[in-house]
Amino acid sequence: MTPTITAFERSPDRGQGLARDMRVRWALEEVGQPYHVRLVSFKEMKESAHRKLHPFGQIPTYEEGDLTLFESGAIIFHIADRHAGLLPDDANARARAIAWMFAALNSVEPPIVERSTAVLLERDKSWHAERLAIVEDRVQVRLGELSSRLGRADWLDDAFSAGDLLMVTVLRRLNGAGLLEKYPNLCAYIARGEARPAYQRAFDAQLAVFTKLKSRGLA
Ligand code: GTB
Repeated sequence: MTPTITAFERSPDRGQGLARDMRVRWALEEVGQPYHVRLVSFKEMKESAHRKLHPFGQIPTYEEGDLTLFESGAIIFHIADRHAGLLPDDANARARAIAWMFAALNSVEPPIVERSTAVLLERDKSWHAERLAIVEDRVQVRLGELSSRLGRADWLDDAFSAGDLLMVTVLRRLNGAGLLEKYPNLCAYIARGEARPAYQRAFDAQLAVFTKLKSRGLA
């Protein structure tokens, strides 16, 4: 059965692959699973039909037969669990790859999202500069730790896994922030992820949504 995912009808990133449907598209491309995309507006996301799929009124969601999922991490785990290619067969290596999935979402993404919130939503606050400095320090700590662990390796634990897929998408959120440049191995790691053919197919597919809007004069 071909799954259907949801994505922004008008992504605020103008097709730069920063919204979380990108990681789901990338996972589906890695395992060779075709998929449908249903685009939703910000208004539709908050309506009851979409909230039946996603309690928090967000994207991405995933529908496959009678299975409905939300939370990008859970969706990617489901894809990786059902298909070969994103989690190793060896039980211990698989457990470690899953630990990296959690690390990406629980240890690295939170300070990065906090930083985005500070930049996008708190600029007008009197305490903005002070808070941004604190949040950026937290991001730097995590980047330093991740950079030390990655060292000269290509991927976080031997072969590319769903852990790397999530970590690369999380780190990309820092593009243009001027925080990654201190860590050449992390920059190379992100570039390695972005160079994967599956990543490129996913990126092109989500960019096409924005390009189509633009060609119709709607973006
Ligand atoms: N924990 C959930 C998951 O991992 O699936 C978080 C889902 C989530 O935050 N979804 C966002 C959403 O639907 C889109 S990805 N927001 C609308 C709302 O909450 O009303 C977050 C995102 C949005 C835009 C950019 N961007 O433009 O750069 C980047 C990331």
